[in-house]
Amino acid sequence: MITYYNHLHAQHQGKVEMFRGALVPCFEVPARADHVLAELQRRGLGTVEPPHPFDDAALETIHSPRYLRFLATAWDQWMALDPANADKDILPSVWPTRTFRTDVEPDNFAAKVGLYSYDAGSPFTAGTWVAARAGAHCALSAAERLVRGDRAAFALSRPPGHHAGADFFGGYCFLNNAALAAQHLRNAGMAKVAVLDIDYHHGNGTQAIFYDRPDVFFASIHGDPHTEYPFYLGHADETGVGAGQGANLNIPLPRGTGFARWSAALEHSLQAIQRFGADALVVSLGMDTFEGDPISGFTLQSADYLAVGQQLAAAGLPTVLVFEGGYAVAEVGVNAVNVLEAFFKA
Ligand code: Q9C
Ligand code: ZN
Repeated sequence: MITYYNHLHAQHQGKVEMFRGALVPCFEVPARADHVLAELQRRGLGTVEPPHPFDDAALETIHSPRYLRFLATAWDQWMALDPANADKDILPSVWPTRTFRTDVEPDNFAAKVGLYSYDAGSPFTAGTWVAARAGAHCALSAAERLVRGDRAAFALSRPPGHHAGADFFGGYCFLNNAALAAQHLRNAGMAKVAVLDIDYHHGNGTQAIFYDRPDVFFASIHGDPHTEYPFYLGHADETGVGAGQGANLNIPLPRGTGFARWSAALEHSLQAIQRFGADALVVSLGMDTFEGDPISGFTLQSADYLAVGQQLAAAGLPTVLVFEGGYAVAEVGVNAVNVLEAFFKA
């Protein structure tokens, strides 16, 4: 197995996120990816390479041109406001909710940040664009390996991606790496692709991107949005729209859910993906289902991730694995690599 490692990931290093009226240290830290890389190397699992280059048009297969222009220039706009901004993160504070217009891009920078985001938990920093773009290239590189006939490839990237929509960031995510990988497989001639999202949080960005599409099936197992982030999407009655009707499957589960029930949901999702007739699978591999995760509510144990890897492998599909969340920093390497190692020994 090849791992495409985002060698620029540490350039995205947020300081603080808004939580209950205070700015608290970010959970999504560079050490997360470092631990996964160290554990991969410790176990000697496959090879690790930097991503291949892609031009920005590759990102336009998923993201809107005006959103990409915003991401590419946001830091310069921020610095133009005040040189003292250099050591501050960009955090949105105003959003166009219902009844406001989103078709007119405002000139005011704070207003632009709000137009292209949906929460105050996702700081945009000096290196965010460079890191997110290289992360997207990891996902595209991994997808390209499948096109060339590999059984599987891993995109070890941060910032994560599954909360990012066609034209918004949020949930620590800026570019939707899994969606880019899925679309790359489609463009290379695979007729049907499935995205399976096993991060604790519903992959609202990925769902929204493919919601009306019959060619990309989206399945997600996640904390029930009645109580869990991202709250406003991820319910079981969201089954797709128009031509995409029937190609979206959400399995929300209550806080406290353990491996027995979670793994039955995984089996159910994989069966739905088989019935759909997918030619390839993209897994949004979030590790925040772990019992020790500081911001999540399921109770999976480290050893359970070996079984997850076996279940994923048993689907028998060419598979891109894309690293998403997982904030128990000390354990995230062991947990993620348990999935990968079991996948490859299956
Ligand atoms: N203070 C991913 O796992 N904030 N994103 C939750 C914590 C948002 C998680 C509140 C969590 C986003 C990729
Ligand atoms: Zn998550």
